Amino acid sequence: MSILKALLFDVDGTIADTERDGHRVAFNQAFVDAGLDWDWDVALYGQLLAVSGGKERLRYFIEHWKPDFDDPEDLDSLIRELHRSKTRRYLALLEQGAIPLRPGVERLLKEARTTGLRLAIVTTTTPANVTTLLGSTLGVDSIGWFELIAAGDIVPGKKPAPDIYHYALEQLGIPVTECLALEDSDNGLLSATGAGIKTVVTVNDYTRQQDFSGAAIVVDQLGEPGAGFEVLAGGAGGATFVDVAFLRHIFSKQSGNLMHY
Ligand code: XBP
Ligand code: MG
Repeated sequence: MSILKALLFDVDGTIADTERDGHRVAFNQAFVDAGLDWDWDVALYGQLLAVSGGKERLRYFIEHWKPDFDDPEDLDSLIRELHRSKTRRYLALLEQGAIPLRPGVERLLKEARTTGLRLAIVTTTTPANVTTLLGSTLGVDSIGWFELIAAGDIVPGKKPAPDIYHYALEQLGIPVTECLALEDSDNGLLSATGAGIKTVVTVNDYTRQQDFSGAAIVVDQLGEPGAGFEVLAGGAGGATFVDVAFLRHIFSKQSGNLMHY
């Protein structure tokens, strides 16, 4: 019987709702800084989120929304420079405390640590975005809570490719059968399940309508005691919020040998 030993946390949309009020705002600030009259409103950004990775998203936007954009500089360096500027702006937003953690994240992380579960971050975003988010919400010591922060351009394929989860499993030296992933999007779910990892999905406003076939369970948030989650797919076995016992229940259910919850 496999035992749950590690939780692999996605960042954007899972640990914090960073896209609409964080990354999107920072992109728009970077466009102004660069003298570009581009503006990503909430709806357009929702479409652009089909592509993981800020640099990849910029290229996708230019190719599909700005086909006549013929900046004389080479496009690669423009995208790199815009992304560097966006990252500076995003980090400033985080340091101002503009992006809080989602409900239940702090409680679950603390409980997971006390119960000896190993913790890792598995994200597409730039590494500095992760450490600054953790530092500005949980304090810099929280960065050490995670045995691994797998982030950014360290693997060839970004989500939905499974590369970053394969990398994390290898670095942690843990079999896929002892992990559970927490994700928010279809790209994230495909990436984790593509690596064979059971996955719990907590949706957000941008991802609620996506296809989460293959998820172990889909809820609208982790929830808190007295302020529980809404189950969108799967069985919660009477639980009202996500805690370690609930994750063990979902994990064992998925492993085919149900433990009584
Ligand atoms: C979501 C992403 C990221 C961010 C932007 O990451 O696709 O690219 O939108 O961050 P996650 P960068 O896997 O955590 O959901 O601009 O740093 O790429
Ligand atoms: Mg995400």
